Amino acid sequence: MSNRLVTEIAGLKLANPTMLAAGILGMSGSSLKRAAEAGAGAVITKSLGLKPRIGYSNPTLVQVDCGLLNAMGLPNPGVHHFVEEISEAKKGGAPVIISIYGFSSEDFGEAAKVAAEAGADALELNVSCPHVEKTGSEIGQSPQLVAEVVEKVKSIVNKPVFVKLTPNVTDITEIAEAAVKAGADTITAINTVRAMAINVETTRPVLANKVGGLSGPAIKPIAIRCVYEVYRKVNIPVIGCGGVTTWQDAVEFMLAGASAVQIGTAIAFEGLGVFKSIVEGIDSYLENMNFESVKEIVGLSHRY
Ligand code: RRO
Repeated sequence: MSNRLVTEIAGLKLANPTMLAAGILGMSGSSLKRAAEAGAGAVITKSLGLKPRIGYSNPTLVQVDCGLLNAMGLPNPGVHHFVEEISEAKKGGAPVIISIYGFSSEDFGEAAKVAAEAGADALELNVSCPHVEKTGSEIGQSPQLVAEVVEKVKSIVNKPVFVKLTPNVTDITEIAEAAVKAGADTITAINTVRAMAINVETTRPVLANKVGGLSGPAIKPIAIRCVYEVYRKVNIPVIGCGGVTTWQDAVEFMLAGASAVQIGTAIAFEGLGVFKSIVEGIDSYLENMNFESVKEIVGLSHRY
């Protein structure tokens, strides 16, 4: 692939501006490696905490119009048990970012330390899961709590820190600005949108947890708006996430201000081949539009 696609985010060199989003294929070193080999410019693990968690009972995932609705409940083996997987993931040749969560800033700090020692190239702080109590968006809806978590992690590790934000707030820029002030290196926008489905035959909520998070094309316009708003307010890179399925989606996010895009739900529908089609599509777009680097299109829509 051409040099046009090479980019750098918070000191991480990426062969292209796509990333495997947290939560999909991020449960083992071998699946992370496969995503990198399929063309992801970087890969992100499932969110890991200090202790293993089983997650919620089934049903945890359901297909809805234009997307997926999930309430997995943070199932993960715990960050300590993931250390060996990281060396396997790194064989894919792309930077490996470990997503971490915690129930306090101390939890985040400890998990970050283990993740950094395991060889993470960067950390993504999950302060945005929409349906697990006392973590995720319960932290990410408060500028003070977000600042506390980011400050704690930055005081412990010397790695780039991405902060993944929830759209389930009145003003996402207020949270983004708090994260930046506290030392965030990059903002990821967005995690899933709090949502629900009810089966009309059984009259029951479909998910065992009742409420979950919506991902996929259904949320793309929300994510584009969030990236656009955050880009205007912060002076660090923004990474877009939410419904990227085609190269046009990826370019749209970049025009809104994203330096890179994360891909998740599209992999569930189309397989890992989406990386190749998106990356090749961005490259042809740049060539046809006479751009020399993908960096030139970041935020271009803000001229209007
Ligand atoms: O595991 C989940 O249920 C989950 C997480 Br951690 C998250 O950040 N976002 C989401 O939609 N589901």
